[in-house]
Amino acid sequence: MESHNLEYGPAAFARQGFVVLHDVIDKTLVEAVTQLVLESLNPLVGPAEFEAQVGYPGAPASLDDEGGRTPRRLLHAYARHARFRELACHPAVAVELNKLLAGPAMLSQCHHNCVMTKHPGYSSATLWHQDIRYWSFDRPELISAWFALGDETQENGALQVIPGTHTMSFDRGRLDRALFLRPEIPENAALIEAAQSVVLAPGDVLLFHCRLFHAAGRNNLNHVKLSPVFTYHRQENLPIPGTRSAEFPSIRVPLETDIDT
Ligand SMILES: O=C(O)CCC(=O)C(=O)O
Repeated sequence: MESHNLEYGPAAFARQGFVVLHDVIDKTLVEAVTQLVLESLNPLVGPAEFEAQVGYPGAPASLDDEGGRTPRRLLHAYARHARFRELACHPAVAVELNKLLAGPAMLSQCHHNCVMTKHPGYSSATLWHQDIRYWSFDRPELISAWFALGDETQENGALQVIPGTHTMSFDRGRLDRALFLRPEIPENAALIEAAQSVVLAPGDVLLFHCRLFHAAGRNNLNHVKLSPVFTYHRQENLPIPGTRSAEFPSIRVPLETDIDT
């Protein structure tokens, strides 16, 4: 089930719903962002979301239970430090997004824009879902960039994806009340059989479509897994006014060619 995905470019993305850019973030930036994230965890710099608040399988039931206040996501990553902005607007990612979106990318401050902090001990598993379920844009055409600061494997809860699901239609009955895929349904079980675990190394970036079904296990190693995640859309694909997706303006991601001119 582990996958070292080597397929790049718009054709691979259109077919699979994801691509991995290998070793594109330089070590200095990876180390600087890692240091900033660790400093933000102790003492905790909010805003943050805790394990008890996500309510995923394996999460402590309440904030006051043991492990309930384990940070699961450091929110508003873009605003936290210039180094986070450097990561989110990294030229290697910008150029690829420009190809996949067929135009300049806008970074949404409203969705993801966080660092996933998957701790050993109290981390929960994330069931099969599409990120678009709670997002409101004119078109369901957004791409998230998942930045690996360390190794991501099945042991520490790497992301798993079901290739091609971003183009499929799902009857409402195939999803539960929180819009997770219902694994007991035979068609869903067959799809889940085709899942791949996306193995990443520090400096790798996973780009995935907002309709791609993905999931992740718990962190069974003894150190925290840190993954900054940002989401992008085309300029003319607008958030629906009045929704959470429209709460903050999106930010244009410059291309190196914009900066040179
Ligand atoms: O790391 C994980 O558990 C997956 C997180 C995820 O897919 C999400 O927050 O949408």
